[in-house]
Amino acid sequence: MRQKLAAGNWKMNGTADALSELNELTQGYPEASVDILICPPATLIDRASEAAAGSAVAIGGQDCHANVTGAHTGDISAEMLRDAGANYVIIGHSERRDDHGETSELIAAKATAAYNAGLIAVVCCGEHLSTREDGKTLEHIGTQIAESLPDTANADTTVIAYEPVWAIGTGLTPTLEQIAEVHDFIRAELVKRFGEKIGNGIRLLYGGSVKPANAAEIFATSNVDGALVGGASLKAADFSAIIDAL
Ligand code: G2H
Repeated sequence: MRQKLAAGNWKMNGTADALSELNELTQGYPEASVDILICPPATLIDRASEAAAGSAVAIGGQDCHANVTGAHTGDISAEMLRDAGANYVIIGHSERRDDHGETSELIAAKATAAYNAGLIAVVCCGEHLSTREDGKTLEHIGTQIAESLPDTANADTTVIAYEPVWAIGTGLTPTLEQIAEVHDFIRAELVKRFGEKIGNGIRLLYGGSVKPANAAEIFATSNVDGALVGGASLKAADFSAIIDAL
């Protein structure tokens, strides 16, 4: 039985004022039957971790460098995230792949860095609209998954998020059949590569315009173990409604 996970990705949103939303969320979930994660901007991780202490809400980063230390101006290592109180880190979000030219090989190196620091890596994959229109979605996702996951990935250290790029922040969502097709495909690929135990244990999140109104039907879809939520995670009330739909 895979533990459900509701993960919020605040992206480049939030200054100290945003901690009031986090406080509202943590007060609402001193404990929970599902896992809850908020990934604020790196500048807030320290304070967010303090605010979430003693609640069911875990804190994560949105990216990390593949190296432990070094001359990498502006970058943050997995160890630094852990030191600031994070337990998770999102790796290979399409906004990192597209805005920063991150390759799947680099993402695998970052995932390894996350494991070494004791962080759970939320490894993202997803197709652009042109890939879907060309009928190459599964081929593309298969390649991304194969190249982005280290051989050492397992169910305790790794979560996968499927986020069709054309559904991110657009209000568009795939049909439930399209979500099921990709999630079932990823599950089969994981079992093929890692075997039944690990392959069936790794959690698969859907991401892309998840909101209170569509969360329940998405969560009822085959092989969907939760969601990676952007815009609707910024307000405690919206994100709570999504958590409660899990
Ligand atoms: C997809 C998602 C969060 P949103 O990027 O990772 O964002 O829910 O705003 O589409």
